[in-house]
Amino acid sequence: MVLEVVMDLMQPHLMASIVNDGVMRGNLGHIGMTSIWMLVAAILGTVGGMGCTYYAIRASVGFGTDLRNALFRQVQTFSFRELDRFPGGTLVTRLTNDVMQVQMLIQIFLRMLIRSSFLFFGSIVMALLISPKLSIVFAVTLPLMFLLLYLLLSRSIPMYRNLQGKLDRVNSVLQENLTGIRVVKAFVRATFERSRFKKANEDNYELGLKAARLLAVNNPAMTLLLNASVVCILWIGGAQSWEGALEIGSLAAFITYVIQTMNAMVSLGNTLVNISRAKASSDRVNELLEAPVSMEESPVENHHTTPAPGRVEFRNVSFGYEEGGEEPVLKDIGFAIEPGQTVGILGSTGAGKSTLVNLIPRLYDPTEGAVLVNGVDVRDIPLEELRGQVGIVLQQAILFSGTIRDNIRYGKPDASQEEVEAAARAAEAHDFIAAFPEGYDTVIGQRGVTLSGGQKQRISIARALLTDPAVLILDDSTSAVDLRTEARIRSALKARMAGCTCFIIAQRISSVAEADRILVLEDGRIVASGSHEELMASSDIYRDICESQLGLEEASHV
Ligand code: DGT
Ligand code: MG
Repeated sequence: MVLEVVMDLMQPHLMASIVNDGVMRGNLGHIGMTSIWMLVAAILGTVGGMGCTYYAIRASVGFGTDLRNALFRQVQTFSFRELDRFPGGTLVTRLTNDVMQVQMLIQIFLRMLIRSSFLFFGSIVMALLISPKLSIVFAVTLPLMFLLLYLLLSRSIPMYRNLQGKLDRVNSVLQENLTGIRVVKAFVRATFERSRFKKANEDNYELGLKAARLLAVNNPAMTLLLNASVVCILWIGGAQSWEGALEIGSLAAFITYVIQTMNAMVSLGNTLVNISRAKASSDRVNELLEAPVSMEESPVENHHTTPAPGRVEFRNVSFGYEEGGEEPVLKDIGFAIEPGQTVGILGSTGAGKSTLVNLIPRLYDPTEGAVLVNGVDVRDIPLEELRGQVGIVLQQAILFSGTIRDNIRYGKPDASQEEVEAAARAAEAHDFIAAFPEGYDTVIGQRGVTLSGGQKQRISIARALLTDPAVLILDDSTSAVDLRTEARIRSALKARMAGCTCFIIAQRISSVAEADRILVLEDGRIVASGSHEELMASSDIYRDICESQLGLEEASHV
């Protein structure tokens, strides 16, 4: 870049020499020689420029790639709490568009900013060398230009910051719609969604236009200023040259330097606008990179390794999704489950069942109290080890695009076909998988679209079983499976998971009636606890649930 700028600065100087010493004195030889020098300077400048462009692009693209990798790694370390804070749409904008803006900035910085600043100062020096007197023009025009630039930047910077937010909104609406497109169609809400998207898109457009308008005013204003100064120079310089104080060639070169100075200034201005835009983006990127991960691994010296099998204890646990403020979702939960026991959890929807079990593999940390596995606070167990011991089937079955086999062995990629099949059999999934023409190699679409709800649930169960966890959590995992299949899954589980502590969340009493212990959750509190018989004898709430589901007669026979 320095080479290119120096060569650019040479050109007017050489041209002045052609006019002054060649044309004015009729020296053809000098014209020829100097022209060759001009050509050499032009070629050197081009080589420098190309080299700079190449390395600037290489550096910026490399930077963008590194940054995206770093962000992706960061998002992977997020706990559920951070994921709640940064919804998918904004993550996508930040990882793509925002990184792109920062990447552009690096490139612009390496090319335009350095070029403009060198050219700016170099041209002023060259002009001073030609005629200190004429250079007084700078004293008038430069402050005016700075003022213009200041006005422009102070307005455009906040605007561009907003613009990234608008783009976020466009991406959010888009993403939500793509995920929920089936619901949109089922409820014939396409027109509504279209207008919602149009609104977000138009907001983005309007602000973009407003910012562009600001820039559109800037360039002509700068040009006007430039032309005015050229006229001034011609006026003053013309008089000087008439008196013989300044040679014609030097006057022409002087004007070229002034034009270069101002052009450098204009492109400096544009560069600063780009920087301001990238600043907004880089702030958003940094916000993500620096997001404090709420779930810190405890220091290594506190670590305890927990021998399986799993004893699970809740000690006065309270939990709320929002810090402070509103009423907690779980209130003062306390119980202890011995290794190998099966626990059923019942409760109306929204009672906090999923929230409770999510605390065991530390998807969230309790706000008060402690969750213990094998007598050790889960916060003192290395996360990977804890989650290796606790298998959870989340309420919403989520599968990845790929083969059924890869989905089942997601938690244990090196599992053999026999292991995969055994897990699938225990989850009552083997039969329907084997019925597919391609069996375990059947490729399922994103989110498992080619499978039924019950099939997805059973594959999720197989996925959790394959890792042979010490604690198994089934969060309403058989809700879409018919009663007979569910009963078979239950007995297969009993055989396979003997010695494993099981948590089974269910809506149906029949799913949990055989459990060693049943917890009834109401509004974030445990309102009843015991085996089916004990609860039938002692708990009104439990009897109510039973009667409503089975009828009194049958209930006492379960
Ligand atoms: P279910 O699955 O319908 O039978 O209901 P539960 O018992 O699994 O309920 P749960 O634990 O999902 O929700 C308990 C309460 O917590 C309910 O009022 C909704 C609220 N809640 C659940 N997930 C979130 C979350 O991610 N963020 C916030 N702020 N609140 C949540
Ligand atoms: Mg739930």
